[in-house]
Amino acid sequence: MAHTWQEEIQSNSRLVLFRGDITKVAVDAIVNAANSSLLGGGGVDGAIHRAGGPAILEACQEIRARQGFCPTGEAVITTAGRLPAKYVIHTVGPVWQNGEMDEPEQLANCYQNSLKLAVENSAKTVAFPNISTGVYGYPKDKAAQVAIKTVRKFLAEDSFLEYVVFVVFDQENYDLYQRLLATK
Ligand code: AR6
Repeated sequence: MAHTWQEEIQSNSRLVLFRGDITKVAVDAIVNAANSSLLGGGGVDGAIHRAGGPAILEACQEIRARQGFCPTGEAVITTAGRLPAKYVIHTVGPVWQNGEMDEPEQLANCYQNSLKLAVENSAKTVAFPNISTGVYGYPKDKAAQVAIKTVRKFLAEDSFLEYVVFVVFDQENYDLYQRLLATK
């Protein structure tokens, strides 16, 4: 396993696959698979708040006070507290309901809105976890296809971002991403 995401950079690609813990990834912005309360939870959300410290929750509480709940597919940005990243972009993935509730569009919105927010905040390197594939139950293969397709489309129309890193935590997602990223 590589120790840093930079070791996984392939020539001619702005997409990087890295296996590890997103809280340790030094990019401009890491994305959090949050819930609409923005007030923390389990999984990667819990790990980010634990490792980043109370500054992240304070910033989330300010956003909550200003704009209320964060709708599914939308994203907000905060400090990354003590994390090596500069920012955390919190996005709310869809809960999988057999694909009958526009989950693919909502998941695509998560990736697209997060990247848009990154660019607006001059973040050139962005790391994503596998949004919705844990507690929210989105099938991993379907989620990986949406993630890769959406990020590729965004990068094709953008020249600001340098690298987008898919940070995978488990072997199944790693194998899926490796296979899908190998096909153009
Ligand atoms: N680094 C990278 N990926 C991780 C890490 C980590 N440290 N920890 C877990 N993952 P989940 P969701 C992976 O459940 O499905 C929370 O309670 C994990 O293996 O964190 O979007 C929120 O507050 C999985 O592939 O997020 C929400 O209520 C992926 O991250 C709800 O869970 C996402 O799993 C969101 O559910």
